[in-house]
Amino acid sequence: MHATHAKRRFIVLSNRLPISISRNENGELSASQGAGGLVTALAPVLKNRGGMWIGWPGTNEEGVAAMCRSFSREAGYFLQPVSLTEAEVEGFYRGFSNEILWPLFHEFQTPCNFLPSYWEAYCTANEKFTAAAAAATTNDDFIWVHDYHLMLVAKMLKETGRTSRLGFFLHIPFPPADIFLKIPWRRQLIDALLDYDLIGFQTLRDRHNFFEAVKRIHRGAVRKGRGQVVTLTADGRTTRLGAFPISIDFGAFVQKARRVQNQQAAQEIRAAFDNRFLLFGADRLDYTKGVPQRLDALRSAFEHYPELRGKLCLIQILVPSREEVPRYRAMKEEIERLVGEINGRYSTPGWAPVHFVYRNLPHEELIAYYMASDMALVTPLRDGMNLVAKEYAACNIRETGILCLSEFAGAAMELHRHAIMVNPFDWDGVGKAIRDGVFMDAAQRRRRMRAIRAVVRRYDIFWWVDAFLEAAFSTHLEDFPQNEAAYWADLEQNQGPPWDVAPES
Ligand code: GDG
Repeated sequence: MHATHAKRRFIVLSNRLPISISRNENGELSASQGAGGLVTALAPVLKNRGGMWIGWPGTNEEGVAAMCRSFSREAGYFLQPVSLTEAEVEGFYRGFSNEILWPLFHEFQTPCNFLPSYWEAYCTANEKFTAAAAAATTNDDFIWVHDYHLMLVAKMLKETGRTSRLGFFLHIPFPPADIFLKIPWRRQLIDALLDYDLIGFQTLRDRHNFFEAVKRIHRGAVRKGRGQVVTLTADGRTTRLGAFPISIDFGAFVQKARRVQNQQAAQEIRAAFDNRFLLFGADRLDYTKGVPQRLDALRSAFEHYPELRGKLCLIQILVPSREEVPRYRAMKEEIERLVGEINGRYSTPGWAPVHFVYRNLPHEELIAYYMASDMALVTPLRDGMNLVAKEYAACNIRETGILCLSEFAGAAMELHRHAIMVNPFDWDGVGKAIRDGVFMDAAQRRRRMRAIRAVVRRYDIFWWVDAFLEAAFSTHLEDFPQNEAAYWADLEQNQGPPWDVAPES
């Protein structure tokens, strides 16, 4: 970290606070820390730097503020809740965020609902988060804003006269310019983003798409530099753009995979499926994750390669999400229909091809499934990164598993050389990849999995936090981390299969 900034406090803003809230038997509210890698990686930094996490607790129940205070004492950093009215949640979260930004940034245009009232709610909610940040911070603090819900915060904070350094990280993809430009409020969004000192993307492709969109709005925009972090000058302002592929706490997953109980649980899963070849998928219920297409691919595999019938099982975990939205409910029904159709068509006594689980598994059980499976099917239609791919690899301590990965997952940028790469829209192609996996010899499986694990081990969540903070705190281009230059030059050259490469311009 840059020595001259040693006294900065570290503030994180995200739509949701990193806690899950529940009520005990006596009806009292209690909070526990969220489980994700992001929280694990940021919590120590927040503790060390007198930090604070500002976000919406997900409920307006009374007592939330007091609960955040007591949680803060335990966690060693401060939780600052932002309260949103039901109408704001509707327009800002369910509306602008989930019905415009989420589908459009994943290149799905049909579900978009460009209601002007959604934009107003998005502005109002961003003002609320900004007000909370303005009240709780000083100009010396470093503020890191997360994700598409809060793109306006830097601009709004600057309008209050605040000069704090502001970083932004986009967890989802940034779409190609022609798609982005459909948003009626495209100029406002781009101009607001340019007020951040550093804008972090998951991949070079996302960064490239952003630059192309900026150029369409500000003709004279210029990009300087190469590698992980570059500078952008547009509309008289200069900011930095970086690619920071998010990752996982690799070491923690390895430790869990080494636990005897988890190894036994994995054995039991294998035995329950009669030691057949196990395909595995774990996804939130979402149209971006490509679950129906994956089931179509499985059917294609059974049709084209009848020798696979009876040999393999797909374990598909689907985590309930946004169930109140009709489109999500319809997708769940479609998945259930496909599972029923495939099982109905191919099952024989003692064998059903698809084992479907619709619930959020306890974390340890998910680990056991990762360990038990021969091949992970990570086939989203578009995904910012996809952590399941990395978690699967980390848990594969015996290095016998196979990763089948979509070209359209952010993780493809780092892992495409060693995973079996597929186009998730091409069912027959994914069907063939399944067959290739079943017949892949042990030496090739090991070579590929070892290479994947080496990448995930080296570029873990702690690397990600360090890389972002280093870039955000540095004041001169020459201060950026140079030691990874060769790695970035290589990614720029080889960032995925040729048909998905957006050339740097
Ligand atoms: C967004 C972006 C980006 C899954 N099933 C269970 C379960 N999971 C956990 C996994 C993993 C997480 O959920 C899913 O993370 P992803 O990265 O795959 O996807 P999103 O939720 O869409 O996340 C994505 C990410 O942000 C980070 O920037 O990679 O592209 O869309 O950690 O372990 N966890 C438990 N039970 C399950 O059944 N406990």
